[in-house]
Amino acid sequence: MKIVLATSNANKLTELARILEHQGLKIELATVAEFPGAPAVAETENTFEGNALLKARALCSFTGLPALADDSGLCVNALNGMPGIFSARWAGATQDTDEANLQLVLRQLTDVPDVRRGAQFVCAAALVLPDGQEFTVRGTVEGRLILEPVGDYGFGYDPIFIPDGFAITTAQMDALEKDAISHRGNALRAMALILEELI
Ligand code: ITT
Repeated sequence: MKIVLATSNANKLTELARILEHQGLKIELATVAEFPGAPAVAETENTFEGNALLKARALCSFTGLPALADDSGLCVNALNGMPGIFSARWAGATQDTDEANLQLVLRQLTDVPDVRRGAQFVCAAALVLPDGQEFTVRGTVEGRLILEPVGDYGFGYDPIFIPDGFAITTAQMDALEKDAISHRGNALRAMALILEELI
């Protein structure tokens, strides 16, 4: 089975491919870059699953191949679950760098004490097949946010997120350590069970 990964985020693409390859499935992976003219998809739904489905449906219909999308983000308790689905553009569409987004969250939490700095990474993965079948799964990882970024691995909000049960951020973990506990790892391991059935 050949599956096209519906993301234009290079960091997410690396993790998706790495985690799927680690599952040992008999699948071949393709990327959006291999399909010039693939449509950019507006994320107009209000759930991770809804937006993941929009991205997977668009690429499945453009390529004629099964498409797998990831919609993910950081949900901060003290911000009522935000940035959530807005994680990639939290600092605004014109300054949507990982660094600007992370710094804005830190500023918003300036007066929030340690005991109320809980947060959760969420990943919804959607698989859409050319015959119209659709599947979604969700993976999460609970943790807390620290005061200053620490660590050079990963991307996005990793340098400020310490998962429960750990003393280091996900940006201090190597790839396999992060995949073993991450929201994306958890979602894709659930999706791998569905893929195995389909294959
Ligand atoms: P595509 O829609 O093309 O896949 P995107 O970057 O717009 O790319 P999302 O809408 O799913 O993707 O936004 C995901 C954002 O959530 C991402 O830019 C990070 O800021 C954050 N995020 C997701 N997974 C993360 C992780 O493993 N570590 C750190 N931050 C993460």
